[in-house]
Amino acid sequence: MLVLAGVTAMAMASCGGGGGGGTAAGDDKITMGFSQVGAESGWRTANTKSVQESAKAAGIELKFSDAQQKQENQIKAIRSFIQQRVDVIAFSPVVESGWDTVLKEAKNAKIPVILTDRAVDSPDTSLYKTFLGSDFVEEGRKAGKWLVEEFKDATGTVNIVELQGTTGSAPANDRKAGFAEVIQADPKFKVIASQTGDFTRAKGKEVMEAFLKAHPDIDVLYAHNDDMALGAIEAIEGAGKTPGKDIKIVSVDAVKDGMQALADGKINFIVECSPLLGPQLMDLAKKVVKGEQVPARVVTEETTFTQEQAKQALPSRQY
Ligand code: GYE
Repeated sequence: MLVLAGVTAMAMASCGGGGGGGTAAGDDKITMGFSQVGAESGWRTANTKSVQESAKAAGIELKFSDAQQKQENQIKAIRSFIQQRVDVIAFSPVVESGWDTVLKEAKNAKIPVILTDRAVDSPDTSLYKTFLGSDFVEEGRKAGKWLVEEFKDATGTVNIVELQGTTGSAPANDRKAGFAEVIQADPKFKVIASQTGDFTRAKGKEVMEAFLKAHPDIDVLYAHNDDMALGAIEAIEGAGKTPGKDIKIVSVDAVKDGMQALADGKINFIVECSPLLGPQLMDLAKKVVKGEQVPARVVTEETTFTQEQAKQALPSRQY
């Protein structure tokens, strides 16, 4: 996951225009193959829109492929982009592991790869040019810091349940780790149950229902995204409890529906994760195709929202 600046810059010097996907001699229109994770959440929908609109605005021809949250589909899509000799491949890896073979194939074909949104865990950083996306560990820490502050006067145990994102994905691994790092400072914080809800509303609801049955004494829900929190809210209300009061909720993303629930008092705090990566992705793609130097890591800037801040931000929220 850690990428040292400068390493890829050296490797880049030998890699020029990629596969030459232009349609005619002298046509320098860039063709990008983009393999998206799926359509699992409000975040993802906003991200897809951002990528598609930005490609259009940048004059980049986009070959878009939806992997329906399956790694095998992403690998197939990348192989097909290599065959079509696109100029640049961008993708958001559904899980962190298992990419080396296909990324080596792209490298051998001299087609540069950009990671967007999620990282891979390969130690060979020459397999991609740059990684554009959020710092998920920091997001987890922000959620943990809010919790520590919110419960600073609590004397007894604080029982936490956690809805994890897709198993093996960078945001699930990192949001869990960042949160755990912060709350472990005080033994009164106990994660009594932690399971994947696959970043979807339906799974968030289903798993929360099971949590509520098994644990009558839940104080806090930490959801790795808003959609799972929204599903869980239905489960909590279904169990006759009040979300935001009986059970405090902290989640990540700050998509519109999440922000609305925050403003309505059903969620207590949201850590922002911006899906609007399209414009930066297109800039990076143009540079990479020209063989220009790009930073090995581009981190998205983000904030956090309280209920009051959500009320103010909602009218102008883009996603
Ligand atoms: O938080 C979640 C989505 O990878 C940052 O994926 C993204 C995550 C986002 O399904 O809602």
